[in-house]
Amino acid sequence: MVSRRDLFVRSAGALGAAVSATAVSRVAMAALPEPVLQTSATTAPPLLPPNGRPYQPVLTLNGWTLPWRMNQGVKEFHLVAEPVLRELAPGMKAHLWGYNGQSPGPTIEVVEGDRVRIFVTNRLPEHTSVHWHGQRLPNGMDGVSGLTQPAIQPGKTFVYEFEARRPGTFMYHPHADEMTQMAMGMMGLWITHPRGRHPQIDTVDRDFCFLLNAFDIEPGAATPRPSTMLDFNLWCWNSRVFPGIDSLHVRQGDRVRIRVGNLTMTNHPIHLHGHEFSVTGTDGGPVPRSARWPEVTTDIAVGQMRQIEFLADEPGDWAFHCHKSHHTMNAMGHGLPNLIGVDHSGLAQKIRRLVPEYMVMGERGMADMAEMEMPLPDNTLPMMTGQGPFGGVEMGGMFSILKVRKDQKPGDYSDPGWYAQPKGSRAFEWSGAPLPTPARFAAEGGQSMPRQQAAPAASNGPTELRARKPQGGGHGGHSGH
Ligand SMILES: [Cu+2]
Repeated sequence: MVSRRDLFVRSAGALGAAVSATAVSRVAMAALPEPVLQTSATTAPPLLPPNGRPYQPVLTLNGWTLPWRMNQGVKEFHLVAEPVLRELAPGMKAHLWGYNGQSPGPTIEVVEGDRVRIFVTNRLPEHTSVHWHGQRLPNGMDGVSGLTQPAIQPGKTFVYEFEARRPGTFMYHPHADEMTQMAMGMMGLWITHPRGRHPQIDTVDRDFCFLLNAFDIEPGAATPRPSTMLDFNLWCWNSRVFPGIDSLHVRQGDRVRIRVGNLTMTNHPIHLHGHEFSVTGTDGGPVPRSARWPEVTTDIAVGQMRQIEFLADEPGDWAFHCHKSHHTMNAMGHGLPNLIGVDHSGLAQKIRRLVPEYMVMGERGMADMAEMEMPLPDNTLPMMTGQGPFGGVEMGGMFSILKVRKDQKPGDYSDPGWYAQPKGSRAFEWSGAPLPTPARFAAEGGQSMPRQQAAPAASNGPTELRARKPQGGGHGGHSGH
């Protein structure tokens, strides 16, 4: 994390004379809270509040919390909207737009009742604004350019002021040229912690948060296509894709809260293995206890936030992912021809005479894509990847791991490594050795009623459909049907 006064000097280089001509003078800038910059995509440790009302901070997955300064009882933050370079996963960087050096922008954490002032400096090549999604605030602070305020022109700084009136998980994003600016990665999380004890909000041991976002970046390119409506090819948590998403490390017995906001263009059923959770809050606030029910998957619609909580009582490495299987793969898996069941024998050699590096994949499924080291264009990621303790995980996109460990120290978020499964507790290959005989069902086949006539003896063999090839020459092509 870098704190810098020379931010605005550098901005002149990035955006040219137009910005510096309109920029606030350096003397006036000195009166603003110092803009803090984050240059890496590593998960920063929770920011313990150095002043103001106490709270238990969140951990932003592959992100960080924005420091503030207290100014006569007001919490002052400084957001800088600017072009950023974000590593989506090792091996791929993207030219995005974001805040303070990263996409998503830093998480803003305040306490219910805090008076908040946010300076927003625009270092983008076009105007912007910031909408504080889900907040109760004066209309003129809602950040809808044209409707509640004039847009923030390049080089200008605007001030937003309001009181954080209700606790919960919120988001921020532009309300100006949204299609482009959100497709480019402009968004961030806002957490308002309860002031003291709240009847509907439990204290937890670990509190994680991240945003769901998506990009359409052609393999080999680095800038997202903003006009894409639905067909994105990089499905991200906090502008990271698996295996670039950090895992979540907790101590066995911890109460865990995870806050997930969706700023993509589609819904994401977020699924946790090994535990059941309840949805304890939405962007509308805490869910009354009487209205909660257990789930293992919660669907998060566009523009929604879901806050889930559970007791992490099962030790292990538990998959945690979006249940849309196309959202757990990366860009190279997009728009593949369907080759399942196609017999390639002979064909590959013929093609290889023309294209020596030609490879055939997909006729047995797509797992080959993960196994083979297929040459990729620069700056893209394999469709499915990740090496676990037992082989390829064959994942990408919105996938991570919840690691529950008995010996994880309270407050320690470091990676404990792979789980050592107790002997005899792992699925295993059947060796033919006798196993306990399972009790058989009285009616075989598991149908709703027994058949009136027994199935014929196996002498006929299984039924098989065969497509007959057309006979050579003439119009005999239909004879096979
Ligand atoms: Cu999804």
